[in-house]
Amino acid sequence: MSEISSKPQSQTSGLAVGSLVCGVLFIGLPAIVLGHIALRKIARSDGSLSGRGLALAGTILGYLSVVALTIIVILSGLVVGGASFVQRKAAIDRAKVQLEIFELKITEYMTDAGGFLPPTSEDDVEARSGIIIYRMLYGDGIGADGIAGTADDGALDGRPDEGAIVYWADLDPINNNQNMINKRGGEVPVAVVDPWGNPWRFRNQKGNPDQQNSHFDLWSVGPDGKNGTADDIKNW
Ligand SMILES: [Ca+2]
Ligand SMILES: [Ca+2]
Repeated sequence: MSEISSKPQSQTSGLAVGSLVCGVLFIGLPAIVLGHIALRKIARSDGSLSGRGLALAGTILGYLSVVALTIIVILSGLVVGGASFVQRKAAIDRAKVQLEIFELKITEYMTDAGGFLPPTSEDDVEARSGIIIYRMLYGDGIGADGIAGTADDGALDGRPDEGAIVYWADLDPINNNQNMINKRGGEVPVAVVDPWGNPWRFRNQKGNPDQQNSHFDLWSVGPDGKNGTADDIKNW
């Protein structure tokens, strides 16, 4: 009895309690730091501080929550990375399908136009080839002769000219249900674009050493948006 009363009353370490609270709440770093400080103080207190068990529990929970958080971060990184890979693949597949359809429809158009295709210059390939595709396949702004790239071509209004053949209805700029038309915020189409929003390139320039096909070259600059790189999607 006298022995017990001669010992000073031990006090529970506030840091230990704090560590446990943080640990239970899965706040990892504070739980670990408070826990370690508490354990050291309790060890040096010569019995005046108690709560070693609380501090240990808080520290362990702190480490567990750091490990759990790390795993969650790694897993979510994998999920995001996987999703973006799938999206990239889907966009490439969509571009390949569009390329095949464009090639088929332009060939149909060319046959109907007696073999004539709008000639392009180097500037056209850069700046306007996307809209040449639209004129040919949607019949907008092609004039009374029904052929794109001739002197009677008119302004675009987003609708096929009277009597014009629509070769691919999905190029309708009003519904734009395939997002192939860029109107730059206005009513009138500015370019036929690939799944990455860049204009499709069309080249019909006899004598240009860059021209690959005898009829016409058609390509997307691909996911990287740069012309002439390995990811280009092209009809040669
Ligand atoms: Ca015309
Ligand atoms: Ca490219």
